[in-house]
Amino acid sequence: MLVATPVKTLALLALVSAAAHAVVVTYNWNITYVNTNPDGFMNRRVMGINGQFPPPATNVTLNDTLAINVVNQISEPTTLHAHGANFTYTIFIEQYGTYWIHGHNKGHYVDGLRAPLIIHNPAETYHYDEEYTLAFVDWYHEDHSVLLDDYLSIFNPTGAEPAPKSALINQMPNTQFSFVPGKIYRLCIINMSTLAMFHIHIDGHDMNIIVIDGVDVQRTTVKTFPISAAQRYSVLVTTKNITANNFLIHGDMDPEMFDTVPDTLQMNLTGTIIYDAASPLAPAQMID
Ligand SMILES: *[C@@H]1O[C@H](CO)[C@@H](O)[C@H](O)[C@H]1NC(C)=O
Ligand SMILES: *[C@@H]1O[C@H](CO)[C@@H](O)[C@H](O)[C@H]1NC(C)=O
Ligand SMILES: *[C@@H]1O[C@H](CO)[C@@H](O)[C@H](O)[C@H]1NC(C)=O
Ligand SMILES: *[C@@H]1O[C@H](CO)[C@@H](O)[C@H](O)[C@H]1NC(C)=O
Ligand SMILES: *[C@@H]1O[C@H](CO)[C@@H](O)[C@H](O)[C@H]1NC(C)=O
Ligand SMILES: *[C@@H]1O[C@H](CO)[C@@H](O)[C@H](O)[C@H]1NC(C)=O
Ligand SMILES: CC(=O)N[C@H]1CO[C@H](CO)[C@@H](O)[C@@H]1O
Repeated sequence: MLVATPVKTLALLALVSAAAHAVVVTYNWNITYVNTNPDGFMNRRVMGINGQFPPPATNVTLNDTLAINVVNQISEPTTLHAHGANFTYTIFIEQYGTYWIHGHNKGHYVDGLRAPLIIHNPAETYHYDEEYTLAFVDWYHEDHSVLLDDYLSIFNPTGAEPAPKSALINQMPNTQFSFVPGKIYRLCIINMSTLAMFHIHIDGHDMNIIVIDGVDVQRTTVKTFPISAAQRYSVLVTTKNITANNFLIHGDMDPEMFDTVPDTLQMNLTGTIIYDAASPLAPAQMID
């Protein structure tokens, strides 16, 4: 499998000489069509990177320079490059936190061209042992051009936005995350949706919010929080000391965001936290 592996080189620019550890992190991204069926309901053409879907997350550190060499291999322009040609995006990383990169031409990000960008702070305030990125997305079965035609059609006089067909974590089916007992995990939670707002909670575990939209906040313990399209939260989760159960992580889509909720739409998305593959799943909890 072709994986977008970053290449790190020491920055020789005089202006970053003060930051001795700054590196240039280079990714080579061919933007490509990929056929996939992440929600298990429909195979469709999506936009991926280097023939891979979902597009890989990028993970850099404050004061690095992120260089992305983009080659457009799809059949129309996309704004990760300029006017149909190839383009190198050079981004000097001046802020830390959880972000995302997405196609910005038409509905390219609706077709899957969206990926987390995680920027680490070397002087991190909080101690944690491991980190996961959870990108919640709504998922459509039609190409963005079809959705746009439906949305702008005279047969849609109220301007109702197309409702998604399902929802996914990290644009993949049945997402699982391993938890080791007695550890602290940082979960970088992103809503990379087109429309949906999610209510997040984890059965049997509190979440400690520490960063919202790239800004450190006073540590706040919650059972659930809402996250709208484009928002990002970092939360710390302390794991249990026993492996007797596995647990669901929930992203309940908010019905208020949809003009009508289709009967076939499963509103409550789940992923699984695995302590021990042999352990039973704890009963799902509802948050009101
Ligand atoms: C990042 O760069 C700024 C500006 O050059 C500098 O003040 C700061 O100390 C650097 N931070 C790290 C963690 O290297
Ligand atoms: C991008 O596509 C070109 C042309 O097909 C190929 O030679 C190259 O290996 C691809 N790059 C990556 C990173 O997959
Ligand atoms: C990102 O990079 C850091 C440091 O290199 C690593 O500890 C962490 O696991 C990586 N996170 C992801 C989500 O790849
Ligand atoms: C874009 O990059 C590819 C692969 O490196 C190259 O074959 C092609 O000529 C480039 N196109 C333009 C317009 O520069
Ligand atoms: C796990 O055990 C340690 C040491 O016995 C204790 O300090 C900690 O509070 C326990 N954590 C949980 C989540 O029960
Ligand atoms: C989905 O979750 C909401 C709470 O967020 C709850 O009110 C509703 O009953 C759940 N629906 C199903 C089918 O479980
Ligand atoms: C519905 C909504 O707010 N969508 C936004 C999601 O985030 C992207 C990237 O910031 C915006 O372009 C969308 O407008």
